[in-house]
Amino acid sequence: MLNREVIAIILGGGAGTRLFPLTKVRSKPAVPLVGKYRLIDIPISNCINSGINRMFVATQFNSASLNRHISTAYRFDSYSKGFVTILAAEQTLSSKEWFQGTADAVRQSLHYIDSYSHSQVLILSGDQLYSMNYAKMLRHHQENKADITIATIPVAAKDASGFGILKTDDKYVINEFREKPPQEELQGLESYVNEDLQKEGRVYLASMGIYIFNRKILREELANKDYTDFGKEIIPHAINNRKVISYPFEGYWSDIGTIRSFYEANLDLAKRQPAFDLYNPDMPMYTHARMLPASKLQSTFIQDSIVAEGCIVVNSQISNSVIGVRSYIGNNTTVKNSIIMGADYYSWHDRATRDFLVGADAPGIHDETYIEAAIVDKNVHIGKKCIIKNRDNVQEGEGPNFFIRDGIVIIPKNATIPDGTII
Ligand code: ADQ
Ligand code: ADP
Repeated sequence: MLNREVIAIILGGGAGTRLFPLTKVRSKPAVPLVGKYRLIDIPISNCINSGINRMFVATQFNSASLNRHISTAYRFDSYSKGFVTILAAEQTLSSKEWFQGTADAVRQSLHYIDSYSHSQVLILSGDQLYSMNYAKMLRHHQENKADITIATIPVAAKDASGFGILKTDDKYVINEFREKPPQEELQGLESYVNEDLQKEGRVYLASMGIYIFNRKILREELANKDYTDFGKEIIPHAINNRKVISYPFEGYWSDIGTIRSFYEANLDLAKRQPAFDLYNPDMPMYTHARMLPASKLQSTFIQDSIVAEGCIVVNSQISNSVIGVRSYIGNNTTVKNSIIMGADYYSWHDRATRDFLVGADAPGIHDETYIEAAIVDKNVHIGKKCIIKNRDNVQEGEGPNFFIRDGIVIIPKNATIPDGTII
């Protein structure tokens, strides 16, 4: 167990604009993922599976839904002394307390973590899909007597400008680091990689935004308050006077911080052989246990899809989609290439006995509706005979009760779409 040595800080998100409107009513870590999880379940599960059970989540706003999820899903017993604590910045942009960037968010968390024993701090992003045993990364950090270790992955030129790109010597020591270099400045930043990666053109080593810092080094590096970001300032500065090394990661890793990448990562998991393994018993993904009944599928055709628990699907066709908890899908409906996040309650439950009264009265997708390439948030009612498929092929736009981002139609949480609507 690393629970005396390591404290994890999960960077739960800035303003959340890239995932808007999924972040309209909740903070980014609380965004639902693959039918039953939340984004925050990924780094928390990786920590637990690596023997790390003391975690702070730095987020810009502390939504009720994030609190509810963390407090019901992660209850460590009193012998383990584990915890997941949310540290939220003030909500106004003008406030001095607002986290200015990733390094600033960690800086403001330091006085909370100081009171816990630890020798290393593990800093994680909250919007990536991957499974990693951080204990291996820590061993690499210690064996190489590093001050700072950065997890890295080879990427192709077309993707390189979105990442911090680095070069190392043959002992993993990073001697060059450029945050998001423009395409025309990539020349000379190639690394030596094996033949397979060479063939795929993945010759640039990218920072995964996952860092291990020795306790004292982190405080020293954060002392300059003008430095607000790890990729832009802290790391480029540290490689000059600290031992900063790379931890090469081999495995599936995907950034899910934009609507397009979030959509693709969810649907990829519904494929026959997805690159990310949700079914690995050694690296389970944890979440809030809801004790729901299994899903009931009546005369329905389902192809290459994930259906979470508690759903009722009647005489419908579903393909390449993710259907979230408690979804109701009515008669003769088609759902294609879409994410349906599900609901917190069923329409036939008495409204008077519900805890919250804001969602649509009858959540679900009703008879003879057609949905393609959409993300339908929770507690949404889509009426009968609707067509939602981005008919006009718009890239960015919005209308009453819908948004279009990256060509994907998004129906926001709690919306009601009347019968016969065409989008
Ligand atoms: P980016 O992903 O562009 O690059 P950034 O957007 O700053 O970096 O986000 C890193 C993580 O921190 C994300 O999970 C984000 O939600 C969160 N975050 C951002 N600002 C925050 C704030 N003020 N408070 C709390 N959390 C915040 C970084 C590195 C690159 C590296 C990529 C890998 O800078 O070098 O290649 O990550 O994805
Ligand atoms: P979100 O997933 O959109 O972030 P919340 O975290 O607010 O939503 O909802 C999670 C839990 O809160 C649900 O599992 C449910 O117990 C409760 N809840 C939320 N909305 C309602 C509602 N309209 N009726 C009953 N329970 C609700």
